[in-house]
Amino acid sequence: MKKVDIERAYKAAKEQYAALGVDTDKVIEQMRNIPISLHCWQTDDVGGFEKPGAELGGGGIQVTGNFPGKARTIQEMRQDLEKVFSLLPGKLRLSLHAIYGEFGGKLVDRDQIETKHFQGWIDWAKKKGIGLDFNCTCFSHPYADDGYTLSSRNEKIRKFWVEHVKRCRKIAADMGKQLGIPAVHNIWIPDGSKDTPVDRSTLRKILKKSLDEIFSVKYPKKYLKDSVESKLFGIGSESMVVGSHDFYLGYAVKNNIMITLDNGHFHPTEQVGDKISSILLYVDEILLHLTRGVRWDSDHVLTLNDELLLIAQEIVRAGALNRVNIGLDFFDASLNRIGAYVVGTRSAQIAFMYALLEPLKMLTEFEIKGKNFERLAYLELMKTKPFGAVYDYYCMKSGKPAGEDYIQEIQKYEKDVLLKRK
Ligand code: RNT
Ligand code: ZN
Repeated sequence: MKKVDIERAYKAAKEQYAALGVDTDKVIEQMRNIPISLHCWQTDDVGGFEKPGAELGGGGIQVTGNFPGKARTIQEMRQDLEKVFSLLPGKLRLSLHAIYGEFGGKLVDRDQIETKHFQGWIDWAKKKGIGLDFNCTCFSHPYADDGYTLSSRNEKIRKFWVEHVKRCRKIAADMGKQLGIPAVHNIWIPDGSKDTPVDRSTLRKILKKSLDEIFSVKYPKKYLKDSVESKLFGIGSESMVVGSHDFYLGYAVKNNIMITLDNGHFHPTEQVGDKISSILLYVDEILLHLTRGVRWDSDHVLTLNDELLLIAQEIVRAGALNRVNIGLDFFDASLNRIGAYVVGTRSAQIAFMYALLEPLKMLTEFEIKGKNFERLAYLELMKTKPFGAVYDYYCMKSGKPAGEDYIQEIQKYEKDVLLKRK
């Protein structure tokens, strides 16, 4: 896109929003300070680097597709992430999973991992000036094969996973300490059952006991922020998931930790956006896993749909941007993976920008006065306002490609780099 065109379109947009009392320059300033944490696992389809050619195994999540060019080493992964970062405006973070350590070609089992295996990532993040987040990996492992990890009735297996998660929290706290930016550690486990269980109660008691053991170790909040992620069902855990929303919401409230809201993990007609203003009354902060659920899959590339917009609107309208940690969680192997990141992250950014561009004061006044027609009319009108012109200008001002310009950059990278990985 041409600079003059972007500027001209922005000027017109700025006037339209100003007429509604919205300052687009201010919105752009706010946008610069909304960190988005990119999930590392779209680079290689959740394979990780514990052993060569590792693949996502079990755990009720699945990657489909065989688009060429997935990252095969940490070097390739960093190269891809650098490309992604170069195409995105705003503050970015990186969320790592425990299977992405530098294990030096040796098999280091999950109950043996240490900060030294992630020192390369910490140094890389420091150089890039970005924050890191971390996730224990309680899937793709023989001890997860029967579908139970932290809620396992087998004490040896349960202890193994408790040790793993304890180590992961330590690694995350070290990341936060070294980088001077708190790291979020998120716990998601696949535990659940395909058919209707008889004794859910015991399983949930075991999970609670494991979490209590894990969280008995305390770290300063300036280094580590803990979160727990619920799920409704997964492949092979259709009838019951031990870590349900009720389970973790109760746990988070009682222990004053965060809850992770992955919007692919609820009944299809349930709105995650609607939950935010309630949950924020009872916990200090939440973590989002923004994604797009499609039928049984919870992990399609994020797009700017009503669900995402409502989540962003509810956060902005509640004045809660500083209490929400925004993370992404999708993985699709059927298209260019760099493209998947850039499309999904831009959609998340545009959703928050759209929410910030709302004439909130005016809409609230309509609501209080019972002027429901006016409220509805303006909400509809906002959908045809030129918010894309504001985003383009924001990209340009951030030195990043505006509009469709990122597409050809990704095509070039595909040709020059990805397709050469054979
Ligand atoms: C799975 C959860 C979880 C994972 C990642 C890889 O359903 O959403 O967050 O996607 O940990
Ligand atoms: Zn998730």
